Amino acid sequence: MLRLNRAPLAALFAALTTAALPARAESGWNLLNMTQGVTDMSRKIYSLHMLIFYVCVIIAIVVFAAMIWSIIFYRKSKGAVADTTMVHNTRVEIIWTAVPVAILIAMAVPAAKTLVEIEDTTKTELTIKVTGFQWGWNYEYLDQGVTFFSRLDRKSDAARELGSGIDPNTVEHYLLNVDNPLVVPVGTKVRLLITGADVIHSWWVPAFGVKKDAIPGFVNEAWFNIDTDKPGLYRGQCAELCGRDHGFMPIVVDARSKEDFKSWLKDKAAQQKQAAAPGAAPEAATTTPATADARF
Ligand SMILES: [Cu+2]
Repeated sequence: MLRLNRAPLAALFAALTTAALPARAESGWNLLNMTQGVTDMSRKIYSLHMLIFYVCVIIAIVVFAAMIWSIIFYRKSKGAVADTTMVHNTRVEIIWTAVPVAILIAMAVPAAKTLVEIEDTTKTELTIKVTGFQWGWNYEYLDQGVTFFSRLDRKSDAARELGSGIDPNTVEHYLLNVDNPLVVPVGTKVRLLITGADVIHSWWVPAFGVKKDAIPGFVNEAWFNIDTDKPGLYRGQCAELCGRDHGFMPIVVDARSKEDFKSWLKDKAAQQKQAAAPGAAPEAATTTPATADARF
């Protein structure tokens, strides 16, 4: 029996996908699979993935069974003679072309249906512009005038420095925490307008089934609607190799109840208005970071 040491893989998956969800922690072989996520869409993507996976498993079983059966029972030492009528046999060629085409079409139907749903950004209730930059994210609540930067948290940032002397194991959610998470309400269709300020980044949160490139000069759309009963912290990362600090621009989404979100947004808007008033001291959380000065 082939024995796999799954511990390192398991740790990686746990850190990326389940660290924020202790109540729904996956275990055993599930760690090797996609997670089901916390949105209707992410579960649909998961079901599609499983459906296609099982189709592939059945095809593999049929093909390998035919191959192994032929090798065992029709080998030369058993006196088997090649059937030359199979070569350039029109009927056989039509069958082994038509069958895979039919299978592909059958798989394309549910795949296309899911894709159309992923792209359906109608009836959204909240729009947030997401801008990737080297190296972090800027979030802008378009209708509320709230905007802030989200970057690697200071503890991780200090520990990652060469010769920092800080043991990364002592830093909670090392390289997976940010200073200002994206705050969103649950049970709400949230639309993201995703773009890039310098190079191509990608906004990826596995639990929402969302992964969309942030390309300078283009605005990509994505949406998610988190289950009402699943507020919490969800983590993600930049998923497009974007330069030196690509590994240091995590994403954290703080999903709150509608009431909590409303009061957070109100406070934040008031806070930013005050900070923008003449003579007000700049507020640390919303001040443009030095590295992004030129771009925003
Ligand atoms: Cu990036």
